[in-house]
Amino acid sequence: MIYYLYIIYRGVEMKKFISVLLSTVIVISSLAIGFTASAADDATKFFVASDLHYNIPSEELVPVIEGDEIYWYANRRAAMEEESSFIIDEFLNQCAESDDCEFVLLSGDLVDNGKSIHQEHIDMAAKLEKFEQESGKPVYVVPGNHDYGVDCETNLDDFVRVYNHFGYDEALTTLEGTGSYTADLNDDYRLIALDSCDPSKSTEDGMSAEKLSWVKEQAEKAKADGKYPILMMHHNLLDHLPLQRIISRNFIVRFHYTTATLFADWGIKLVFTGHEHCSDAATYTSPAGNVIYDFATTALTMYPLEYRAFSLTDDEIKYESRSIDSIDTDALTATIRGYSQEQIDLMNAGLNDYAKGFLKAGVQYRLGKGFRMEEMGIAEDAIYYDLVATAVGGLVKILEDPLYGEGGIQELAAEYNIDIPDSEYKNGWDIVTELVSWHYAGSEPYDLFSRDIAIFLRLVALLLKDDLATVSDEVFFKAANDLFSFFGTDSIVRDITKLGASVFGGVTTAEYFLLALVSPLISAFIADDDGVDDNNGALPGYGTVNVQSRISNIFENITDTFKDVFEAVIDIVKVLSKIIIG
Ligand SMILES: [Ca+2]
Ligand SMILES: [Ca+2]
Ligand SMILES: [Fe+2]
Ligand SMILES: [Fe+2]
Repeated sequence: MIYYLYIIYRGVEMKKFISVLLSTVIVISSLAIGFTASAADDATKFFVASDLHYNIPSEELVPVIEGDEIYWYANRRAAMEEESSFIIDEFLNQCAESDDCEFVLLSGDLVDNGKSIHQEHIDMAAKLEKFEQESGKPVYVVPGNHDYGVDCETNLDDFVRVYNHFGYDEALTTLEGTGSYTADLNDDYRLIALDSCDPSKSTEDGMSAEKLSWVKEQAEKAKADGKYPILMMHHNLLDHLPLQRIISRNFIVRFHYTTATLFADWGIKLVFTGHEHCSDAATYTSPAGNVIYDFATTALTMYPLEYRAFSLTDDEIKYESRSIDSIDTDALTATIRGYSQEQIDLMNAGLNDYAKGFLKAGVQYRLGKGFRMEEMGIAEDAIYYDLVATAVGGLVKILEDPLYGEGGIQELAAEYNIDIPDSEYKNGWDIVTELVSWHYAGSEPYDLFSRDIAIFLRLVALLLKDDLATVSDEVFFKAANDLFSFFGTDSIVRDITKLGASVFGGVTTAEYFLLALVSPLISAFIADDDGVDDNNGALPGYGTVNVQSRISNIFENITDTFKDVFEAVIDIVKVLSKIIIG
């Protein structure tokens, strides 16, 4: 359900929507690697932030969400637009004051409406200018899809002119017709700032053969000059969601495994990206054995209000996430009218918690609006129209009704022998938006047997039993067939079906369908346990050699994917049999 909600949230098309309709179990294991002792003095230390989405503060807050007493001005994007200017100020203060920051990298979407409001860029650049002058620490930027476009208020030339001091004026080289450049960060590291955007598109990437060959040239040049190449671009290189290339295609570069293989083999180990607004680290090993890491950094002005601190030596890449937990609320209220004392008190008590509430309100608002058949764009003659219509009707009820008390979901579930544990969650929305917030924050604390996941799974079970039981087997199988031929994983479905039968005995087709759908989609969450924590960790540095270097990596990458899927399925079957069936 969470996944299915998330997909609608991202506004993904129907085929993908059905692909996750029932696939709803999220399983995440988290690795806790501490950010230990401070790095040696010769370490290269810097901060990375992304998707700052600066907005010019309004004169007065505008109500958006009816009935929400605190977050009534939250928006569909769940980004703290009104507070953005003050969050960015606080971030730059932290950069200026910290000894762990020698320079700052910003991986795109510097402003929110740069394409139509050029003034946002003027303001943003002024903040960076002031920061550089006062701290003496350089800032390097790369454009994101919100920053410039063709026939827009801000075109490429405007962008490069406004941010001239933040990379472009010290560029060793640039790539004509793009916002790409290279610059030396210090004696050891060279930045390849790659403009991954297509200025004629709103979100999808604009990677090209020309850009790739430029990166190759620059990586080789860096090596020849005795520098390690670090790449920064706006779009993601690796999956930061299960099967991101399928369900969130506009957020990841096209041919992403090929691109990752090339980058890794050209000697690029570190890639900094944004765009997806989640905090996630992912790794990939090329067939030749070269390892590359893609650090997606969350949006600075959206929960969890985080940026990354890196410390690099030849041997080690250390990283940790740092949070903005306060802003100058006096300056905020002096600029924008309409904040209540309660809102300000909550912000002062802990901005991060406030941001989480804001995110949950915004996500619910957007998802709720999405639960209308006409919004989903499903043709009435589509084979799965009835399935989706039924599912959505039941889902809305399960999400909106109170979990506890008389006539609540707990009572309804009990009629099906489904036990919803007591908790402080108010309703289904509360738990679903909580799980969405975990995705944004990274290092997702998913534990199959935790109370939170149990409640969630049992709500899914209730949906299946109370609601979808009326949908015919034929519809489920048709939808499953459509979907799995689309994914190319038909044989997995057969295996899962057999496995399900051996564990469950006789269960409904809907339950098989759930299991079948769940498997490929959760695989990447399970596989998130790839030895690279999303937020805090230490990895082998640029000066190290991968001892596992061997050609069999190519087969390992393939078989690992299938192994992950299958192991995930077995886990899920076990858990569902325990939780749902009892
Ligand atoms: Ca990860
Ligand atoms: Ca993650
Ligand atoms: Fe963004
Ligand atoms: Fe973006």
